[in-house]
Amino acid sequence: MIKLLTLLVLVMAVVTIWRIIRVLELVRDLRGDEEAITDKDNRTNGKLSLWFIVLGFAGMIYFTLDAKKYLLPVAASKHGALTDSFLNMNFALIIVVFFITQFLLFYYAWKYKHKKGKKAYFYPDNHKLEFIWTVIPAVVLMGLIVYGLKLWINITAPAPAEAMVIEVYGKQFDWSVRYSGADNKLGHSNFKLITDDNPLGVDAKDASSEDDKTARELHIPVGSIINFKFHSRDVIHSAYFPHLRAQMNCVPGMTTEFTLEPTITTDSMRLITGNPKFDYVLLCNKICGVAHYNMKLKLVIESADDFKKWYKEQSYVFAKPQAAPVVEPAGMSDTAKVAKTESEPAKVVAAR
Ligand SMILES: [Cu+2]
Repeated sequence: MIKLLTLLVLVMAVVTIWRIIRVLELVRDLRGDEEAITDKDNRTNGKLSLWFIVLGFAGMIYFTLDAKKYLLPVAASKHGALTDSFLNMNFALIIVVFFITQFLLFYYAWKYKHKKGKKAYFYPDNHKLEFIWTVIPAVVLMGLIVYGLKLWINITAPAPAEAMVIEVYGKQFDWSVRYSGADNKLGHSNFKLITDDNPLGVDAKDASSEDDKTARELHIPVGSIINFKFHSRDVIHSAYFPHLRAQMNCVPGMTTEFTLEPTITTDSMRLITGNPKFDYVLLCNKICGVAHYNMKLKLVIESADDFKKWYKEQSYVFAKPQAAPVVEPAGMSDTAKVAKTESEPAKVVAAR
C-alpha cells in the first residue's frame, strides 16, 4: 500500500511540474518574451547532464550492491559454477560497456553544449570508425555464443555409465523419487500400472524394479555424478534445483534427463550462508495448477557414508517377499546369507 501511495505521489509530482512549466510558457507567451535559449540555459543543462551521470551511476551501484542479498548463494554443482562464471563474465562486459558509453553520452552533452557564435562541425560518417564499432561487438558476441554453446553441449552431454540413476516423478501436486538400486537401472513404469500402492506405476515384472527404492526426501552424495530421469503423471512440471543451477521439464509420456555433480554438502552450505536452517530444495517451476506452490521437496547433499546410511533405511518400491524356506547351498555361512539379503545402496561413484 505504501509503495502504491509513493508511486502515486511521484506521478502527481511529475504531473504538477509539467503543469507549472506549461503555465510558465503561457505567461512568457502573454508577455511576448523572445523564445530564445540563452548560453546560461545551455550551461545549466550541461551541468545537469554531469549531475545526472554522477547520481545515476551512484544510484546504479548502490541498488546493484543492495540487490545482492536476493541472489542465490554460490552454485552447489560443478556445471553450476561454470554457468555462474559465464553469467558473471557477461555482467562484467555489460557493466564496462554501460559505464563507458553512458559516461561519454552525458560528458559530451556537457562538453559540446552550444555557445553563442559556435557552429557545429558537420561530420556525417566515418567508415573506419563504423567498421571498428561493428566488428568489435560482433567478435565479442560471437566469442560469448561459441563459449556458451560449448558449455551447453558439455552440460547436456549423455550421462556417463557410472552415473547414479534417480527418477524424479512429478504429479499434481508433489514430487516422488525412486532410486535405481544396486543394478543402477530403474524398473520400467507405465501409467496403466498406477494404483494406490504403486503410485509411480512401476512394473513389478521387470527384474530391474526389484531393488528400486523410494524415499520421502531426495538425498544425493556429494562428488558423485547423478543422472536424474524426469517423469510426469499429468501435466508438464518443471523440476528446478535453484542451488544446483539445474532445471528440466517433466513431460507426461516421455523421459527427460539432466546429469549433474553436487559439490557442496548441505552442512557446508549452512556454514557458507550463515543460516543453520538452510536446506536445498527441489521446486516446480511451471505453473501446473492450483496447488503448484506445494511442489517442494527437501534435497539433502551429504557425504557418501551418510548417504549409504540413509539409503539403507529407505523402503523398496515393492515390499520384499518374506524369506521363503529355501534350500541353502551347502556350506553357505550365516554371514554370507546376511550379506546376500542386505540392501545394497546405489552406486556412489567418484567425481568425473
Ligand atoms: Cu508442477
